[in-house]
Amino acid sequence: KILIIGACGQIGTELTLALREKHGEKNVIASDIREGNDDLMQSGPFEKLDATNYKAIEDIVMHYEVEEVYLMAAMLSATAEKFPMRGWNLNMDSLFNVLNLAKDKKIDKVFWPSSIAVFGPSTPKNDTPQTTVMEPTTVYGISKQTGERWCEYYHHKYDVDVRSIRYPGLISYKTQPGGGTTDYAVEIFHEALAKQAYTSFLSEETALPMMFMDDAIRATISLMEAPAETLSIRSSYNLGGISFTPKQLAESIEAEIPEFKIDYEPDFRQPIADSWPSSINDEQAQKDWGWQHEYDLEKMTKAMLDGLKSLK
Ligand code: VAH
Repeated sequence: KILIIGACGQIGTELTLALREKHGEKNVIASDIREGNDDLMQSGPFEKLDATNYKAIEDIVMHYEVEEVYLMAAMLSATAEKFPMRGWNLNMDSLFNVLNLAKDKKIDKVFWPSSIAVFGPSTPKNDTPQTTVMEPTTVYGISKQTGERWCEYYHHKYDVDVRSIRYPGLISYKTQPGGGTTDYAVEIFHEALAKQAYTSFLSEETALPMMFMDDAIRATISLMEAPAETLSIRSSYNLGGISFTPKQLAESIEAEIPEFKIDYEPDFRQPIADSWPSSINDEQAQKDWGWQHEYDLEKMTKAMLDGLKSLK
């Protein structure tokens, strides 16, 4: 049985639906602090759960005989800058809860998401390597960098089978992002269809690593299915995907919606984006578990616009 904690979030929702498709709806228990969308709530078991409550997680694990946990609950970069201690406590307490369940052999395998937010201003910006200088300047990035260190520690010290991916900005038409800095790349599609215009909160030249959600879900499942002995990284794998600026994304949308117009009003999220890399090297993921992304900017733009129209 699989438990998804944070199943109602941007990644969690699609991950839950994909895992239910693969393993059968009864075998994938969704949990979150709040209820999710109809697709999620009607397709299998759901439990209200506070990810910082160890006993509550343990009760669900014992009750359903859970073997694998995907811990997708977190406070993202922009929101965590507004509530630093709440962000730190949620991101770290939830991780220790799950790592300790695995250490005590109550579960067999853990997935935990990291982020390109672990990199900072002193990190090489282009084609950022798997192992490099990491001096994150956001609460979220600090919590993800620390979390990676603890994942590696629990693996080497207690033989915990925890696996992790440094997700780039993720773009989906089925779920809303939750308080991140890359959220502009999702909002822009909704507003391109609704108003043929969008005001970007990041400047036109801000290049960031991005990925279409279908690629991210496929990467997550591939990593979790890889034989343990093939994995050389137990902190977190770089995952590259694509890299584009708001200007390039707008041009890609204009190719589909000629009247679309963009303008720029950078806000408090600009310095967060400026501290992150522009593109990521994911050779290690390619080597260890055969990773290859499928969606380039043009294919993602078409998939997003067609997907949003199909939901109307
Ligand atoms: C955020 N979407 O913006 C998340 C992600 C790389 C960005 O971690 O905080």
